Amino acid sequence: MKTVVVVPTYNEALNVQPLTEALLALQVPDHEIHVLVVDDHSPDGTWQIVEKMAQSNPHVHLLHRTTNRGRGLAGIEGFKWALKAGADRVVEMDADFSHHPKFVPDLLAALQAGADVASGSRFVNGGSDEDRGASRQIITKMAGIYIRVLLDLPLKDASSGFRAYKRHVLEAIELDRFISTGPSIVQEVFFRSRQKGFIIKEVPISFLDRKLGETKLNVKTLFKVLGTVFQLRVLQIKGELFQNEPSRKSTQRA
Ligand SMILES: Nc1nc2c(ncn2[C@@H]2O[C@H](COP(=O)(O)OP(=O)(O)OP(=O)(O)O)[C@@H](O)[C@H]2O)c(=O)[nH]1
Ligand SMILES: [Mg+2]
Repeated sequence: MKTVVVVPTYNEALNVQPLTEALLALQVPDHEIHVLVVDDHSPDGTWQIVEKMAQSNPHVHLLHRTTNRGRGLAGIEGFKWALKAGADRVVEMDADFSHHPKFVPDLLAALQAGADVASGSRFVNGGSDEDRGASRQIITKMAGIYIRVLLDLPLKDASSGFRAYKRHVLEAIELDRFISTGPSIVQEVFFRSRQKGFIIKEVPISFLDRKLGETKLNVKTLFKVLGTVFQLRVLQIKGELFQNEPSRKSTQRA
């Protein structure tokens, strides 16, 4: 099964090579792992590192974006690339080792066991988020409550962008209609997947704070995420989330 791991990057020169190598070293029976780095022309040279790796390894790919920088836009373009490349499974994760490659097999196993979307979760049994400062943990919790209530998502961790998808999910959620340009893509994919009635399963992960490189998250970005989540709800109420409204409303619990 062709499995493309989409890794959006901005200034991850210290992380991108070890992460890519760790992903390619995974042994997942019946899965052929490819890594696609979607870089927004990082000034620290992240994309040059990946370009070099791709020259000698056909399982490493670079999508080098030079306009409209954004975590969400990069994610959408990465998903489209993966679909075009014929991926059966698509994984999405951060580059900074907060999402450790060792959990990828668990996510893929959850798909094999019947889920359409498998999401790495800090807050289910066996998961953890103990490495980050108290203030970041509180922000995550508060944002999580807002997101879960507004979007009616029965998930314990609605902000984890560490996921695996079956191909048909990404084909169905209308990537061209996405409104997220930034990190809210994480919630938008969840929301659209649920509206389409797909089975979402949370899989425990231990979330680690980034050790190398700098964060891109700031207060402005956080408020933008909360605003986009609100907009998604409005679109749903107006029946404008999808071109044609979903044929089956979800009643499944994650
Ligand atoms: N392509 C692209 N990737 C981005 C952009 N902003 C962030 N990323 C990547 O998205 C992932 C998540 O960003 P982070 O900066 O780790 O955000 P965070 O996890 O909320 O915060 P920290 O872990 O504390 O830094 C990382 O792999 C980033 O390199 C962007 O504008 N474009
Ligand atoms: Mg991070």
